[in-house]
Parts: sequence; structure tokens; C-alpha cells
Amino acid sequence: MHPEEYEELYRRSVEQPDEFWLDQAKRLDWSAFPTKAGEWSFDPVHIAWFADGELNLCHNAVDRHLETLGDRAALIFEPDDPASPGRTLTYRELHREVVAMANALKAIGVGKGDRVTIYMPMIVEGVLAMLACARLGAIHSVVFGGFSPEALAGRIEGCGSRFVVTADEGLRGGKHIPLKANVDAALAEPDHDTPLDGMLVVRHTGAEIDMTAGRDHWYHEVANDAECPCEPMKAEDPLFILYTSGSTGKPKGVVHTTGGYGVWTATTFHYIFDYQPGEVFWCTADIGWVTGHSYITYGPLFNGATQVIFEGIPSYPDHSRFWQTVEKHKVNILYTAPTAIRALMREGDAFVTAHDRSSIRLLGTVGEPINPEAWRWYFDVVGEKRCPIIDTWWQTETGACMITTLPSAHDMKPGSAGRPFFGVRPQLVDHEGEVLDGATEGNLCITHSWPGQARTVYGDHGRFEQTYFSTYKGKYFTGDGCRRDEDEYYWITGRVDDVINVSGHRMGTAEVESALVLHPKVAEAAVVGYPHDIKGQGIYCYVTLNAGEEGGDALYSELRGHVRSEIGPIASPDHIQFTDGLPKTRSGKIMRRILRKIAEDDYGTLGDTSTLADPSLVDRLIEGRHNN
Ligand code: 6R9
Repeated sequence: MHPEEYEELYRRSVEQPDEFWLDQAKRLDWSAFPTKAGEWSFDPVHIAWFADGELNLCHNAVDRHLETLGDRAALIFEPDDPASPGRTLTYRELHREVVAMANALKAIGVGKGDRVTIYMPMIVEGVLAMLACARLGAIHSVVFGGFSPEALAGRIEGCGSRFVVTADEGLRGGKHIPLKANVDAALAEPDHDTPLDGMLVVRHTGAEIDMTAGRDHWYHEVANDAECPCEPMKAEDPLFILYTSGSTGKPKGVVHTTGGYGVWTATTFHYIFDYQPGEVFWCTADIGWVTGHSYITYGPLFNGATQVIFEGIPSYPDHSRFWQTVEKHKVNILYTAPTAIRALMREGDAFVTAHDRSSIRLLGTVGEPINPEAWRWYFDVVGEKRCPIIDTWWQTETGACMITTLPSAHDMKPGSAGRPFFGVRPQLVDHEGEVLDGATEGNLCITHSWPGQARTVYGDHGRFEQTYFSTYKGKYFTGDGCRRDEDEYYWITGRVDDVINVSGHRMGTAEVESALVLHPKVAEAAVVGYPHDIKGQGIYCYVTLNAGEEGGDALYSELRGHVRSEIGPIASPDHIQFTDGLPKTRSGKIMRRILRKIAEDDYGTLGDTSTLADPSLVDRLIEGRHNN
């Protein structure tokens, strides 16, 4: 796209949003085409797009391509073990399998509006389960396969889900993940009291598992490819719930609806990746995160793309796996996360250069700010200095990319996400909410709704308003800090709330703290992020113990194991510091600013510590920082 074309389209998207978005809506097939685009208010909060339109997103991802693209590869499955057979599904085969999955869901009782929890490895059936829900008008809630039974239980209970789709086991880097057993453990949690109506279990590794008669069904026994029509959905009918961490309380079930999310993912995929017919797209995310929803299950399939579905991890069997896979499937567009880039960069160039990467045309990143060193390596070594890097800033709540450079429309600036996508109106404000103009730094808000914006928090609209629209009344507050330069490029500086970004995954420090204090020996815990070479941010925990207890190596590993089992391996503490106290104000508020500085090993700017109830604690904390 020409720079002028971007300017012109952007101008139209903000000056005539209705016209612009009704135009973009034509990217999808509708059974009733909408007459209106956005109808919304941020105070009070009510958001609707294309409200009188009617469509089905499974039809748009699959059925409508049959006539023209039936023989085109839709999904290329690359298994965890490169020696295992993979498989490729054309759009025609994908259609048959989605229908079989939809019939299986129906057979266990799933109907329109039901919530279905999907707890799956990165295999084709995970995508099928999502699309099959969309086909029936059921609401999927995908839970990342790395979450513990405890975390899974909360997410099943939270949305009153009475159906689960899972597999016997998952595979990651040769390790077996007991998914079915985890679901059983989740359902056996003492505070879990809603019984399931039915569970589908995909046979993947063939491991022995327990099946509960009447409730659990092998997928292959109930799958059936008899006809199964797509349910016509109103644009504002919910499509999915996805749990995400915030600065307070339990993870929130963010709700996305059908029409707006559909148009938003279809449009962003089209412009940002500039996908050309026949190209192979590969997004390395897991369907358990929003990136896997928007740029595996929905965006690429709406656009009739061919894509790789990767079960494994970048380091297995060795650190060349990404590049081997690129060579094997002739990947043209690679979309991955800075944490993976940093981890692979550390292993040296030889793993990369041993494989032919001449198919790559475009490189994308998402999940956290990319540090210039990693950017350089991605550009120079992986992309042989010929492939643009598209850095995409967005969030679970935004549905799809919001700030990014568009290929050939914008010059790249390493470390900057770039310019606003069509229809996106960013604004920087200071702590008091004063609007900051020009080249400046502040808190990032979005002032106008866009089609793919989350509509609510499942079952708690008040929490939605409170979390996103109350800090700066009438604006969507992202929780991110950001700098805008003289060319109007946006540079995300990271979260300004108590959310940390660990390997591109959002983690609420409060969640880790709650997990720690559940341990019988722990009195209090405060968790902060600190710089980590590979993960971007690591999890640093300050822990005080109950009287008579002592810290030490054994308790250190016990607490790590405890957090893993409460939340999952992604929440594993990187460092635990036992301390005799936490820095608190006289009113008892923990001063996290000080804990962050100490964790960062930055003592020059501790700021005012005179308001602390016990100022001498700071010296003991600093000393402790270096003793363990
Ligand atoms: C898509 C996704 C959202 C948070 C977001 C921000 C960080 C994501 C980024 C980025 C800088 C980028 N983030 N992409 N920061 N540059 N390109 O990651 O969603 O899991 O909800 O995380 O991730 O801090 O607020 P989610």
C-alpha cells in the first residue's frame, strides 16, 4: 500500500466511519447485510456494531470458500515431533471435519448460546472445535492447555460452562500434558459444583485415561459428517469468551461478539499481512490466547489463507525447529513473539542459516515491545534484511491489531509498533487525564469504538466499565504506557498497572500473590515484574512467612511448585525473596514502587521512603536482594 493510500483510508475511516466500515463489512457474507455500523457510547458503556446484520462466522471461515477454494490447503498440521506424520486439510476437508465436530457437539447436547470450554493442545481439532461452536451459535471459551486444573475450574465455573472439549493428552516438546486428567481434577475441585452435561475427548496420543460413563464421549465415536447447517447469528450475539488477567481480582471473561469481531479480524488480516493467494501464513501462537483466535482460527480463514498449525515449541527437537518448519512448508509470512525471538537469538545464527528461508516475505511480532537488539536479529538474520517487520500492538480486549506499520505504507522504526490502524483513535493522557498533544509520553487511551472491541465482561458489565472506562471517564484505557514521536509513531513502554508481561503472556501480580498466600507457611506476598533477558519480564516474589517458619531452598522449590499447581507453569516465580516484612505506608498499603525498584536492582531512584511505617526495612530488603 502506498503511504498516501494509508493516509486517505485512515482519514475516511475516522471522518466517515459508518461508510468506511459498511464497506469493509463486505469482506464477509451476511444473511442480512447491516444498514448501520457503530452505535456506541463510552459513558455509560454500550457498544454495538452492525447490529441489524445477520451472519455466521463458520460459514465465512469455511463454507463460502468451497466453491472457489475447495482444493486449496487450509490447515497444514505440523506435529510436535517432526518425525510424526503431519496432515493437510483442504477447505473441502476442513468443511467436512468442522461439520463432523459440530454434529458431535450437538450429540452431547450443545445448542445456541451454550458456553463450551475448549481445553486442547495445538492440534487441528482445537480449531475445529472453535469453528463448530460458531457454526451452532454456541459460545466458546478456550482455556490454554498450560493452565492448571485449579485455573481451569475457575474458568469453567466463571461462565457456567456445562460442556468441555479436550484431548487425552497434549504434547509439547516431547512432554505429555495430561489434559483429560486435568479436566477431571478441575471438576473434582471442592468449590466446583456445576456438573458437566457432556465432554468430548479427542484421541491424540492414545494414552490411557478415565472416562465417566454418560458424561464423557470419545470424539471419534460421536463425530458424524451428515449435514449440519450454520445457525444464522445476530451481529451482536456473543462469539466467544476469553479469560485474561487484570490488575485486580480473578481473571475476567472478556466477551467478543460476532459481526464486529468478524469484520475487524478479516480487515486487519487483509491489510496488515497483505496476504496473497497461495501464500503460506504461520502464526506461532496457541489458540488459548487471543492471537490464536484472531490470527489462526478466524482472520486467516476468513481470507481463504493457507496456514500452518504448529503443535510444538521453538526449541524441540532443537533450536532450528522454526526454520526447519519454514523451509518444509515454504512459509511466506511468519508471525511470532519477541520472547521466542530472544530465546532463539541466544542460541546463535547457525540454527537459522542452516535452513532455507527464501520463502519468507514478511515477519510479524506481537505480545510485548520488541527490544532493538532482537528486532535487528530478526531483520538481519531471519529475514536476510529483505523482509519488513510488522510490529503489532493490541490486546485481548481489542480483538485484533490496533497499532502497526503497514507493509510498504510506513517506514519501520525498530521498537515502535507504528501508526494506528484504520478507525483507531489513540490518545495519550497524563495521570490526571489531561490530554497530551504532539511528541510526548503518557497513558494510552482510545477515544472511539472500533468494530472488534470487547463488549463486556461475562456476567459483570459493571466490572467492564470499572476496569476500562473509569480511570479516564468516557475513554477506553488500555493499561499501557506509550510514547508518541514527532512522526506520530507510537512506542509502547509497557503496562502501567499491576499486570506484568511474562513471555508475552499477561499475568496479574494479584493472581500470583493469591496463589502464594494459599500456602500454609506464607503470611504475605507481594509480586512485581523485573527485567528478564528472555521472558521480557520475570516474576519476582517477596514473601513473608508465618511465625516459626523459615525460608530456604526446600521451601523455595515448594512455593514454586505450589504456584505452578495453582495457576500453571506460565506463572512459575523466577525469583522468591524471603523477607521479614513488606514496605507499607502507615495506612498499610504495600509500596510496590519500592519493591519494583529493588527487584530491578535500581536503588538510585527509590524515591520518597519517609512515608514508610518502617523505613529501615528498605535496607534489609536490598541486602536480601543480594543474599538469595
Ligand atoms: C495480543 C496480545 C496485551 C498486552 C498489551 C501490551 C502488550 C502486545 C504488543 C505489546 C508492545 C506490542 N503488547 N503487543 N506491547 N508492543 N506489539 O498480546 O494480547 O495477551 O491481551 O496482551 O500485551 O502491554 O496491553 P494480550
